[in-house]
Amino acid sequence: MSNWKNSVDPAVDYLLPLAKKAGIETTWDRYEAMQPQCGFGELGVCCRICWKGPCRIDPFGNGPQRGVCGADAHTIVARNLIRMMAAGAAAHSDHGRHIALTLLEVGEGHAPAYRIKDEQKLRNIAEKLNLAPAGKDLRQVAKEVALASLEDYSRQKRSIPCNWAKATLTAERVDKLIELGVMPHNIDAVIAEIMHRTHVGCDADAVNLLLGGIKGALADYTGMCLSTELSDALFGTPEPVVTQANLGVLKEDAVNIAVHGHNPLLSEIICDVALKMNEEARKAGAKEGINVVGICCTGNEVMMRRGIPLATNYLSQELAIITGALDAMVVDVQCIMPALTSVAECFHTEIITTMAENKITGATHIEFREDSAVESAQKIVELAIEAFKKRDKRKVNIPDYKQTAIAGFSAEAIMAVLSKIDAKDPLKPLIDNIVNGNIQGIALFAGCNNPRAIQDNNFITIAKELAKNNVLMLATGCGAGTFAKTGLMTQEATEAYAGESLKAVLTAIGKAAGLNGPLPLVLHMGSCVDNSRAVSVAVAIANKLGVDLDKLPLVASAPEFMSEKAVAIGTWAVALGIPTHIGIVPQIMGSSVVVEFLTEKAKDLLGGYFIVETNPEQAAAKLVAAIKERRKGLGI
Ligand code: CUV
Ligand code: SF4
Repeated sequence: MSNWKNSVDPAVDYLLPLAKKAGIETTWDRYEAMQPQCGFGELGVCCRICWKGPCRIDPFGNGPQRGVCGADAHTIVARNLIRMMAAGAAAHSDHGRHIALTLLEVGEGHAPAYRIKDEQKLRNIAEKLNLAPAGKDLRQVAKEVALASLEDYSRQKRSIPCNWAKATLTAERVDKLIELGVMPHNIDAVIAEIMHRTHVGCDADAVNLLLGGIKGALADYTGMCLSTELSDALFGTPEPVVTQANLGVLKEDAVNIAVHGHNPLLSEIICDVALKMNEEARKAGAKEGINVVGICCTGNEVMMRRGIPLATNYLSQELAIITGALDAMVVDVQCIMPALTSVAECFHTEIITTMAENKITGATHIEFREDSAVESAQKIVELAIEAFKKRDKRKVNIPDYKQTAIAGFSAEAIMAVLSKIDAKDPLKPLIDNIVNGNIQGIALFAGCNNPRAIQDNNFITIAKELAKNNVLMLATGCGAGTFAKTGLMTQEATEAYAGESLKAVLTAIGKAAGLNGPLPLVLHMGSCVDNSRAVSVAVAIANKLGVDLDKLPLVASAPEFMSEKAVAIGTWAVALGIPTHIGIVPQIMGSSVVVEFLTEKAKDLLGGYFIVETNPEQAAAKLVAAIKERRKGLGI
């Protein structure tokens, strides 16, 4: 790609030419080879829902305006879009189910590899779900919490909302969602309903389809919320931890194991087991023992809870192998490029799949089961040590780039930091500073990378601009990966980029919390499912102010998104009342009805709406404007 910069990540810049020289193809090569991409698909007007098709609508109005069944562009675009939301919801909530089932096993005394690491959190969750935990034994509480969570996958009564959605949002929002008929009662049923209503010959009203999609997106919220909270109970609630990020965290003298994917059930055990197998690694010649690093959201999970360094985020996952120093990449679910096994063919790296429903041809499969988690993890680490012995030293090119990153800002951690200033009323200092304008608003960065944008560039450009405008920033997912890799999750970044009043507030809070300086410029809230942490902070603020979420000076941005999960997240953010920016043109532009609904009508209905803007400077300006509008609405 001659005229196009692929990434602003220096480690990527360093490794891509080496890949090219060695004839190894990466996602950027494949993206280039894919040009021009199909215009019908880009507009969302291609339908493959039945085999009378594929049908495509002519966007210029000269050719067909309806599919063989008569579906028009609006129906086709809306159907395609809400199927993406259903898939996103399925992914997050299947992950959540997995965690809930494990918690149930723990409650029932099975699953010896797991235990409740954060008892207080479990009890707080039980309180929240109205399970009256006082005086009950811990295992009983675990069981009841797991069953109440699993109820959100099995309840048949449509009039009863999901426990988790109801317990974690403002009362006003819950009422509004119920009134609009978009409150989920059962995650699985809502996903099935979307598949049903988009089957050939069903729902053919674009707005009705979108409302069905919004319900699916709120099912996604429900699944990710329970996923986050139950993971905290099992593995600990994150607290601020200093670590490092970018490919320079790989070590020449260690057995390097990357954990990649999403679900902490396996990666947590691998981290435990690796600690015990350092001696074996040293015996194999790795002076520094075992070095576990993270990629994508699994990376965020173990970074938050254990300070495990983050190797890289989504788009550059192949490059971890191209360093020649990665001995094993262990993957579970989601965002794992099928290309990994082809790249690994040029190296000694073992690609290890672990989930029965997620195999990759060419990978080694070591099945992970909760009841034998430790054994699987041992096998995986042994395989990595074996691979290390075969590492070709001449092929090792670890880029000398890594940055310090402070991670681990769970909602609880944020409250703990704030309570150092006002123990009785921890939110008060934050709210006071929002009201007096020292903090103009809050922005949540989420979502992936996408080769349609220069990797990490949108995130960084927008964040620096918002920082100047005194906006407090939170990040999750691969966005958090970007900020970690580029040093924006440090105290130095606050000094360098924060506007004067934001800097003063972050410094006052940081000093009170004993940090010897400001809080980092961007607060690392975790993986994609951890977006629910941002909601819980927002709900606490809204409840304190006595307003609903759509009144808060709160915005979200997924400037480089790509996955169906991100489509679901963006949609529930809108449904919760949050102006939500996306920096990649969504595949909906073929329907004026869908575009208008999501960018305008949603505002009247829900308070939130999508802002589509590919230019990062302009995106920042629009986010600041959205914050200002909200401040005006509050009279501050
Ligand atoms: Ni779940 S969904 S690329 S790893 S954020 Fe990263 Fe995050 Fe998108 Fe995937
Ligand atoms: Fe074509 Fe209708 Fe079948 Fe879609 S559902 S492929 S528009 S006939």
